[in-house]
Amino acid sequence: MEQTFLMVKPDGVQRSLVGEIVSRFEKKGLQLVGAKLMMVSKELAERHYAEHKGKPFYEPLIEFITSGPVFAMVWQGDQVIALARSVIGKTNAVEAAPGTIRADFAVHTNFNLIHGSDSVESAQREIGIFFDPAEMVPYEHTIQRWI
Ligand code: RTP
Ligand code: MG
Repeated sequence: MEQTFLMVKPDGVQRSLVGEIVSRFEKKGLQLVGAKLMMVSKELAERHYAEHKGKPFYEPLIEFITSGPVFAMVWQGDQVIALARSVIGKTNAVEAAPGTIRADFAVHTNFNLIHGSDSVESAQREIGIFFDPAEMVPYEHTIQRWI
């Protein structure tokens, strides 16, 4: 069973899209095991986006992600990392397939509403820097036997 780190970015919180976004993952059949509204410190943002350091969009990205509250989440399920990325859609809203979160609600790459881990390694790393194990709630998700 995989886990992934998803985060509604400050634009999604400000646009009141948290419920809409959470709902899409719930309806897909994924299991929510942790969630919190929080501010991202500069230090945490730099750790989270370390792979992008030096790229032209890095500084504005750090400024953006620290500019207001985010809704951080851990989701669980078979192949949850790839499934969540497919629900999210491509980074650039112009290329995102209709029906994905980014195609349906985002206009610009810099304000693309949500982050999703891109591999097992990043998921474990990101969950580790954003969540204390005690903040995650293991429970039997009875819907799993139907999906
Ligand atoms: P994320 O990490 O936020 O889930 O997004 P992603 O995997 O789809 O995209 P990634 O390549 O990891 O880039 C991280 C975030 O940086 C911004 N970005 N801007 N202007 C640009 O060319 C550009 N490229 C990336 C986006 O906000 C992207 O989500
Ligand atoms: Mg990424």
